[in-house]
Amino acid sequence: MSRLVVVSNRVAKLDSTKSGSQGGLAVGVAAAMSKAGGLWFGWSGKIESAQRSEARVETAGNIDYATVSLNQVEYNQYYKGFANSVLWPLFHQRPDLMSYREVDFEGYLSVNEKMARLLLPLLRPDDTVWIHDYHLIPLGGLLRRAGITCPIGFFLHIPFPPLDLLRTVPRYRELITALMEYDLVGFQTDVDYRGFQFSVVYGLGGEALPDNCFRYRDYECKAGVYPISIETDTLREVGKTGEASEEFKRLEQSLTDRQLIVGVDRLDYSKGLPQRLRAYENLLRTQPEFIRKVVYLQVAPVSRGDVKAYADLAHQIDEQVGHIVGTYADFDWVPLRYLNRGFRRNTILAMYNLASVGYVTPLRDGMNLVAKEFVAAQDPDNPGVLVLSDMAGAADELDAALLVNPYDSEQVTQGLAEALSMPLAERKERWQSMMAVLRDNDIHHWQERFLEDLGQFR
Ligand code: ADQ
Repeated sequence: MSRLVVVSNRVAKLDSTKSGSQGGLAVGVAAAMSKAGGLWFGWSGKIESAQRSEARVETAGNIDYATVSLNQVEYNQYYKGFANSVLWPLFHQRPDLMSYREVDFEGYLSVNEKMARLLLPLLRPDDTVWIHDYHLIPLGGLLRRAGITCPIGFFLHIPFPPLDLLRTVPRYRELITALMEYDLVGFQTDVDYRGFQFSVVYGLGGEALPDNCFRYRDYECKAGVYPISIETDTLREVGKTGEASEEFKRLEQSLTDRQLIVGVDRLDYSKGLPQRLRAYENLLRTQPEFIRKVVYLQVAPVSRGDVKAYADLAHQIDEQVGHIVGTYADFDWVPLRYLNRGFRRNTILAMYNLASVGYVTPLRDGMNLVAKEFVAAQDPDNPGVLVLSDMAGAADELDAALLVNPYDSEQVTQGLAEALSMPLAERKERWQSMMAVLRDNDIHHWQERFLEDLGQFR
């Protein structure tokens, strides 16, 4: 059997007992790799001035972890610069937050070259290489041109933007061409796939061929839709182990009979936190019957804190939280608890189950695993309600959630009120319908489908 080689910007060692807030890619890829095993290659997360000429390899269980470090300039240009100040905002439809510098694009290319150089000696002819996400778009082509002939696939975890937005990156054609150097390119949703199709045809002047294939000059690739998912069948059990944690017990006791609304997100502008807080405040203002009856817990660990847009967001949210608490809190009740930290995975899952409402309203999101985890963690006999943004990729599959437009504050407020008051029969019906989808497409199914399609290129 072919060895699976996964490449992603960060490599996350599997350890469910540790506090985590690594984000969805790490959670999804780690779950997928735990079954197949193989080699996982990427950045260690360390910034070091002395650079090694080879990757550091460590083995744990059935996975070899190979990591490289970045120096400060590489970090600034590749990670903080082009990846997180151009591609991330743009692909989440925030060109206003984009800050393009040619030198960052060059740094992005040169870190991809370095990754290729350090990965090459580790590769074997019968490998299957699966590269993940926007940090590493050029890597597949670089490996190909260095003589690697095994199948190479790419999966984009974040949305793919419409061509009109993509064109705002001066060298956007190089990005589309780089994607075409893969055998298979996977997207989260049909809208993302269509964005790519449009970009190949109208951005490059390429052709859409039958069977989801594309051609431009000498490049030919296949593309498809592979919505990432979760470990559907085990999350509820994992959540039960979290009920023993000190943190969970304190949360449960502190609620008394109040209904819990829970949100869990990296502190990122794509997650729509200011809008979400505003809609919650509207609920307290316009429907005072909920005052003292609900508690909203927002967990939001700081992410990319050294990028200005993120620091600005953190500041804005601090002000909003202070305003809501100052306006509505009482001696013995606080309407909102805001925690900037990561928790163990089982504690997070136990919190989901304790909540009456999962409040997941990103402005734009590739998929959003929190939405799926919330559903899978519920008690089948008394499930909570998912209020979900229709701008999250997850809304395609979880159409039995209470879908809301995150830009329509009144609708979100109404969604919250409806979720808090929903009768048990309707909660069960919606939950069963969402669980059926998540059982059909769990994380293993996602991985198998992608790798099976990629295997056709051997
Ligand atoms: P993210 O933007 O990071 O992922 P998401 O899909 O919601 O978003 O995944 C976050 C993960 O981290 C979840 O598994 C969640 O439970 C966990 N997490 C978040 N905060 C935590 C905390 N404080 N403590 C512990 N765990 C925490 C990106 C894309 C998404 C896409 C995923 C996977 O932006 O759209 O769904 O990749 O493809």
